[in-house]
Amino acid sequence: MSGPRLVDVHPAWLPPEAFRAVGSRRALVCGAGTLVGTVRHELARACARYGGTVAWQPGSGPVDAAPEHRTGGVNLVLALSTAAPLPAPAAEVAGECRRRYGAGALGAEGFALARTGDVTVVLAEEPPGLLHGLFHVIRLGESAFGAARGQERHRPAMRLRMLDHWDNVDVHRVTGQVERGYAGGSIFWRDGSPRGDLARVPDYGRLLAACGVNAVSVNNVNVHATEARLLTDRLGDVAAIADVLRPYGIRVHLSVTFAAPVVLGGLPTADPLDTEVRAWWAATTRQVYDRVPDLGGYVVKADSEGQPGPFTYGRSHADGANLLAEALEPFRGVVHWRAFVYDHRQDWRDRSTDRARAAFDHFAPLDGRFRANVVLQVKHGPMDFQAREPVSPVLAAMPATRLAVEVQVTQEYTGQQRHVCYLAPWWSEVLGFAPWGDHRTVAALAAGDVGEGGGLVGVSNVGDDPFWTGHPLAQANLYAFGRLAWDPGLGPAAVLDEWIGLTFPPGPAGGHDLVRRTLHEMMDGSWRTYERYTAPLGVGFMVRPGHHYGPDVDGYEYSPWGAYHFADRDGVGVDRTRASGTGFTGQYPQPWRDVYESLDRCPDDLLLFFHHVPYGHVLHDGSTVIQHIYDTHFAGAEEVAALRRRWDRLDGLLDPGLHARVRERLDEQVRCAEEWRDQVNAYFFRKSGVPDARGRRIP
Ligand code: GCW
Repeated sequence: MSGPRLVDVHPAWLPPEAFRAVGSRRALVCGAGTLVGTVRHELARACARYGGTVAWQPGSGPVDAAPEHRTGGVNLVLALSTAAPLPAPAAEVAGECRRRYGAGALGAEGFALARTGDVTVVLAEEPPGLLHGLFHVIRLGESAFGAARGQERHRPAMRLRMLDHWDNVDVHRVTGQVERGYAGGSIFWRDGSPRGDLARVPDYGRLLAACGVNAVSVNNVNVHATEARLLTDRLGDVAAIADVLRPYGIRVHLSVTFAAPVVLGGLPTADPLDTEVRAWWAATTRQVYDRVPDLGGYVVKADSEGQPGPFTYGRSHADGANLLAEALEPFRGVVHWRAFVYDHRQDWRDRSTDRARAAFDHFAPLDGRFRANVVLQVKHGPMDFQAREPVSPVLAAMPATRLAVEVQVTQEYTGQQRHVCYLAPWWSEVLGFAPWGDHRTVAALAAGDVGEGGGLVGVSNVGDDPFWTGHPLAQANLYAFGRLAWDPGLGPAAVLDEWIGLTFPPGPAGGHDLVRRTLHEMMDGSWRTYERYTAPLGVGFMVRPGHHYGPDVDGYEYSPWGAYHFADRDGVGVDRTRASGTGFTGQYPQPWRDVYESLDRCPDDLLLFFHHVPYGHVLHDGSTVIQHIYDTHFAGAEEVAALRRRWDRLDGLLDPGLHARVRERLDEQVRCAEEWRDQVNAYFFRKSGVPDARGRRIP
């Protein structure tokens, strides 16, 4: 099932040792189908290594088992509830499950887990649930086989947990093979073609399944000429990836260009209301599903940063999205329509246009006009994946639309996988945000507890690097994305702990506690550290234009991209109030529209996002804005130096290649954090003329 393994590829959170507990048991698998086959295969591989056994009962008829299985002695049962006859411990769990929750209570991907006597049982109604159950047991390790445990029910909060690859098929002259990719080439494409071998893709699918992801889009949302053809004459390339990911329950999605009827179909227009255009999409989509019957659907970036869209024809984004939704509907496909629409050719002199307002202004009036299989994919913040932004007001403005929240796992604006920046605390904050100040959180919106729910989407941080993510510690972000999409209530430190336990199992060198403690010390607070030494108080950007790495305070200040901080000799920040600014605060419901509007009540960490204030403005902690800038930038750079020192403690305890890779990245992080500190501090000292109260050297 798994293709030939590349020996030099790091196993991420699935090293062989992670399978020790299941691999040394006597397991029985009940049920049939591709994903059940994957469960058996995973167990067989683990048992071959650790001395356990696996028996299989396809559903009805005799058990294909070694004699010790027939006579009992099984200590792990993974069963589909439809398998008959169910072995006694599984039948017991099924009975209790029905009594407690009624039929169908586990759903397509959920499972029940219990330990009765000395048997651990995973019960699922459908094969994906069984696979998720297996990986849960692997996460638990020995503790899955310890004391009796009452029945637990596990179901994903979000139905759709998708990673978007911004991978180009052709190497793009500006963005390269992977747009905003910091982990080498693409695992799917190389130099205009599919990679000759898809050897790593099954391993990738396996890693994703083991953290809960169930969908992947395989090409960049910026769809260029070659990529456009994945929809038609190069569809076979997509089918090949789908075939490899299917055994791990991962569905493939495809990014398409809105101009496809023109650029591929030779039609004179892509007008969404044109009957020939509609017929073209219907026919093309039928062919797509003939080839890939379980395709998840399309992803579309339209009228955004130069991509074509319905505005060309004077049509709305509802018209545009519904066109594709109509074509996908017979196949139960979904169109992910991105809400990232703004004017990227703004005149910086024009103070009335506010990029933060754009998504709401375009989309909120369209609420209720999208077909049921449209998911509006909304970036978590109103700007663009900054290290600090408020939550996008679009998420609270469209109760009659299915909304997906998009986060950026690839670290475009958070250190580009050269800096340690564990993002789960940031995503947890976003998911836990309550737009109406009550129990309804962003996570509930994405999950469909409020409204229909479109799920969680992350921009992938994976490439063909031996460590998958360039920086080995950035694997934790990928893992955490999947886990939080499955259960947004999980604590970021607990997720990190899981990841550490799986990825760095106790080894011959010992020191496991030190490894665990050190990684927590380095990573738990690393996002806040990053925030401290980069753009202050939510103002955002201040990065080098184009590649977005490292500091350039005025880099975007006089540019057309709408990302300004308006620093002058008196103060800094963007006035987005209704009283005197762009009125963006008015896009929020209560209580936030008033909290953000108020200089007193606005949270400090978003102060400069919402207000233009003098350098002497006093924050809630009593410090002034200018002193806060100096203090946080000195502190942030010092924290990075401490990270670097901590890592040295682990020398000799970890794989030397991994240790060296992280050390090299930390050296760069130290350099870059000092650069940020010095540029930001010098810039604001020169603008304001206010000296550091603590007399530190500012260049
Ligand atoms: O943050 C910006 C990136 C672009 C990206 C765009 C988007 C794929 O700089 O590289 O394009 O967002 O989300 O569409």
